[in-house]
Amino acid sequence: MQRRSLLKLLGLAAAAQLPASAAIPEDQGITKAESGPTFFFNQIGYAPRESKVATVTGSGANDLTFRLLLSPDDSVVFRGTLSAATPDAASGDLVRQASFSAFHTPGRYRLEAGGQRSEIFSIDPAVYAPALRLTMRAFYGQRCGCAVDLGGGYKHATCHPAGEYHASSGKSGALPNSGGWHDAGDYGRYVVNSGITCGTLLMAWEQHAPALRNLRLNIPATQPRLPDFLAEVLWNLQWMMSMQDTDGGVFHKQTSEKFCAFVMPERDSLTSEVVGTGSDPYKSTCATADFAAVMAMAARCYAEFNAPLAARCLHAARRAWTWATTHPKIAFKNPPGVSTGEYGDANCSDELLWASAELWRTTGEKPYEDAFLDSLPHDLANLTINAPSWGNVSAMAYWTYALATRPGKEDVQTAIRAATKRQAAKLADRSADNGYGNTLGAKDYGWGSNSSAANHAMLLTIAHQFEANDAAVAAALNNLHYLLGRNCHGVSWVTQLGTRPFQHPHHRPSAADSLREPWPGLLSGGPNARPADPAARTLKDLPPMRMWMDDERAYSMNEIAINWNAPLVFLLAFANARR
Ligand code: 9MR
Ligand code: ZN
Repeated sequence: MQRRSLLKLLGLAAAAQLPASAAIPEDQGITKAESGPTFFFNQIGYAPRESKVATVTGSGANDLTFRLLLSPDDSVVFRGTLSAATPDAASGDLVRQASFSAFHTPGRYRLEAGGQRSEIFSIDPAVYAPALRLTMRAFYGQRCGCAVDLGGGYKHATCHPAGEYHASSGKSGALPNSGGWHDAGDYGRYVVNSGITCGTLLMAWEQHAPALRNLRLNIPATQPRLPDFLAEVLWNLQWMMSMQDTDGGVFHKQTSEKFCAFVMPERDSLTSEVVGTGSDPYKSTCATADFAAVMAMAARCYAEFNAPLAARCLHAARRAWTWATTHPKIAFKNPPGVSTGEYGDANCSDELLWASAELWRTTGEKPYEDAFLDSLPHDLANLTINAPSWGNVSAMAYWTYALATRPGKEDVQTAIRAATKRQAAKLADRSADNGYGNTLGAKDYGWGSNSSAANHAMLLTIAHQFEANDAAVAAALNNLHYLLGRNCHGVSWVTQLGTRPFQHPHHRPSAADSLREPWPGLLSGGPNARPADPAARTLKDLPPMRMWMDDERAYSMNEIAINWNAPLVFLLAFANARR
């Protein structure tokens, strides 16, 4: 433990010395040639035919050209001119752009300008294949209830082998369940967050199957012939099923009463409790409706591989739907004595909308479609579709209705396509205006802002699916570039990916094991302009993108979570499917 802390401290010190995260004030950076340029770009690299733009800070005024050098001989293969310097509000930086989109030849390269050279990156059609595998395999690393071994020493023994009903559930005694994914840096399991996570992954499956069907995750075999991607998602679906009560309602979460210490999961000795709302009917509407939506999706996705499983999923979805529509307003709040994550959401109308849409898409039955249509806003011409998040899943509902192959109401589908397109145009404009190319507005820098970037990308790809849209594709990929290094910190926000991945996630296994690097493939929550933990609050007020620290204590800035990895997997599946 102590050696680990020392290593972590050394890691922090090393990171602090790296120049890339330094803000360059206007009077120094651009006018003085001696402070050479720093390059911010996707540290993995780019696909040959996609746009490729690096953000450059601190470049000298005398020479505004930049070059692309072939590695290792450093011959010049491309020359360009840096854009005019513009201030970037999100970072406080004065930035220029180096576009080399016109260069397409696969290889290994560096950027060079003003006597400075960047680190090496690739241009390659398969450039994102390892990233897709790593970020999806990270879900296996989050498995609860079984021994996990990712290789390289990243392993844990069987954890949280059984559940028990908490007094708030209206039941008592043992629930012999196990499984699912640890939600995040903690070991809790939450149905609401499992819902959006599995929903996002199953949507990736339905949209980008060619990129996912042959993905080899090297995970323990569950069922013959089930693709690894679906096998991994099934691990969590099965746990979700164990949370459905006999009346069809679904318990909100299964966690200890308090967060455990920073120990490996098998050393967490706190009881894993099935937590309810504390009074009749004990289950929550949002959890039950999310469950219904995801099980209806699963019924479609697993049908070709395992018909009985698909039938069980559909049956569970129907029962959950009936319960949720009978109890449409049962909100969840942590009962007294329970302080783990809440995923509280007083408005479950979007979760119900999603469930109705998925059940209709799977079954074609009129009552589900009627429920969906009856819940739509009246002014369809001004429909607003925001990128999904755990608390707002309405986009999932709209998209599944418009993407269904069975005939739906055409005017509604047209309105959904138009609203997605309008929102995509807004995001693409922001991407073009922002100095680091991402689509985040100032208020998007909240808890888990990196997942907002990934979820925005998901919206942009759906807009492109509805109607070919190069600007939307470029903006979606720009968010990938932002997450993998084109940000003011110059970090890759995915562990073990890129030349400068972040080092100190708020993630119990990464902190408690004795390995140098954190567990692989995990996305940091990212900058949070509203710091909500003591470590994060030590940051002084900075522009929103700068509100991040690579510190394992800072859970409101540097935790990892399954619902953050999922849209990144979606985006990487999209990127891989394009080649
Ligand atoms: O992602 C959640 C974020 O939107 C909320 O603001 C925050 C506080 O309620 O909780 C986040 O979710 C955490 C969950 O409650 C417990 N496991 C870790 C999750 C990520 O930090
Ligand atoms: Zn566990």
